[in-house]
Amino acid sequence: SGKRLRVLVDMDGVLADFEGGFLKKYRARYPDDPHIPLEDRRGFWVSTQYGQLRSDLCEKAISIWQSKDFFIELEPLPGGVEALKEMAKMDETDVFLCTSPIKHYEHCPYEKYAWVEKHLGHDFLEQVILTRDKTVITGDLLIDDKPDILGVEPEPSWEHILFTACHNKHLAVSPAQRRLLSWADDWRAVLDSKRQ
Ligand code: DGP
Repeated sequence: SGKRLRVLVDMDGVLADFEGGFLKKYRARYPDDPHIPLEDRRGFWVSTQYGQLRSDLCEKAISIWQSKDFFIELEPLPGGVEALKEMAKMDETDVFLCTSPIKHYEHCPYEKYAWVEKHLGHDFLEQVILTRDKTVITGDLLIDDKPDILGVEPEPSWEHILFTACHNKHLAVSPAQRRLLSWADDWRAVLDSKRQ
């Protein structure tokens, strides 16, 4: 038995259904404007693809996640909450939620904590890390749906496990890059592969 394993888990697109929640509220608020079905999503930034569809749709997209109750009302992605609870109970394992709040800070940071309390419980608030730069956070694994996780640290300590999402599933990732297809995939084996 070696040292404890530290796992960093992203929220949006990994635990919380940001894409589904966005599309539902966008269509409700802008019923007369075109939308991008989830199967046609490409690229991490939702506003970029909407802006390419029609230039005025960029700011309309942004208005959705800047609105009160957007983040708290996101549905959990299948199996994520259960996986996190199980992971947190594992021997020799420390789990942290590592999430980047949007810079429009009126609602997002508060609602991210509220989401964790609602779905994972009050004690899990101890594990929350809000950061715009995940490269400065040390860990063995970072499970995240963003393909390129960059920041001031050129050599982050973690191995990035790309969590499959509608916007990244068509991406050809480098052979070195490992994926988790969903929470039904073998996340326990990924953790075990990092234990010494
Ligand atoms: P994270 O998943 O921790 O890397 O956080 C990224 C956040 O950015 C998450 O809340 C989703 C959100 N996001 C998605 N698309 C866009 C976009 O086009 N612009 C901005 N500002 N945020 C976006």
